[in-house]
Amino acid sequence: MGLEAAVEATAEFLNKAVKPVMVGGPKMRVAEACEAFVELADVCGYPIAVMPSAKGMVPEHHPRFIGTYWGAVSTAFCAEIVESADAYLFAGPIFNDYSSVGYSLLLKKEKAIILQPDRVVIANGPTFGCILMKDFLHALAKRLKCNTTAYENYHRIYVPEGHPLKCAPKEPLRVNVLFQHIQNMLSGDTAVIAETGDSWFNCQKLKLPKGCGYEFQMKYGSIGWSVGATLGYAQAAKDKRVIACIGDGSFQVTAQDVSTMLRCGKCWTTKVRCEEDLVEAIETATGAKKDCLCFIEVICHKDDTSKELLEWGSRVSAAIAFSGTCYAVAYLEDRTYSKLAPFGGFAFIAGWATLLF
Ligand SMILES: Cc1ncc(C[n+]2csc(CCOP(=O)(O)OP(=O)(O)O)c2C)c(N)n1
Repeated sequence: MGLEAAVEATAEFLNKAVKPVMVGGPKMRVAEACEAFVELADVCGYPIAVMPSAKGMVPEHHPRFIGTYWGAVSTAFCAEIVESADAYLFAGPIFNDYSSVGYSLLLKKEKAIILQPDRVVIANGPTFGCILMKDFLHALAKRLKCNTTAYENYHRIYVPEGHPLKCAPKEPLRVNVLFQHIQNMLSGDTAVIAETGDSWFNCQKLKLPKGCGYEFQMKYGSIGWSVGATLGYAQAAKDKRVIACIGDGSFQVTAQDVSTMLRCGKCWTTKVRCEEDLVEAIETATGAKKDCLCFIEVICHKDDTSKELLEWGSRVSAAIAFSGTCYAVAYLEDRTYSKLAPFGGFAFIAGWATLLF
């Protein structure tokens, strides 16, 4: 009964939209709804985007996949299409300070269908509970009219991304070149683990081939989880080569897990400073040493940072400076902490103001 009513109300809302889109969120995993999401995408013709922490849950080889929706640091042309849509279906989203880029997403609740593992909220109005996401998506697939307008708009304005500049011989290795080589290593037989830090942004830009695994967590943004996760993933997915991208700072936090890995097999390690060294290292890691734990230490310039991290960092730190000081005042009941709030507040407003220009 509830399911029928929720599907009816959602179909009515989406079928009258001009350019609706779909966005997959991380809770699709617990809801076991990834397949149902794709099934719906196949029939409704909407473009599909993915939230950063759901990367890997939506097939990137899908013909209407438009990339990661992450506000100002989205894949090119993705945020523009999502935020200009007149209706969006979010399946299992988590909107927090990180995923919302310091609360700067240009979304309107009135335009959104928010689907959680056990309930659905329609256009900031009626909420239907006791509904399983999987059942809902499955039933909705039978009710939506095909509407490819948003995808056609995307396709019309899309300009392919550029390529990093070619390295001069023995030039210090740049991160964008490194990730070009990592991209070339990916296949259905690999899985990427993206540690917190700039690896988030660089890995987020990888295009995952069919079947390529991907792990990333944004719940608390803690550094150091990925070394243990690499060990666990490699044990569980014996058919996959795990490629873990970890900053040196994060690596230090749980480096002791490596000792467990060493007990399980052989290890090969090398240091890389330029593209020529990298090519040789990848050749060894995927050839002669393919059965070893391969530790490639890549040495880059300390300011070689993705543009996404620079943008995201300013917005999130401003939001945290503001909300953090307000929280401290409320929690400690000590107004002396409020002295910092205006600075955070101004930074927060300035972050928003940059959206206008
Ligand atoms: C447990 C914990 N401590 C501190 C932080 C704050 N923090 C986020 S990223 C980061 C630096 C990570 O440096 P590195 O691993 O070298 O990655 P890079 O971004 O330089 O590639 C820190 C300290 C955190 N997220 N979690």
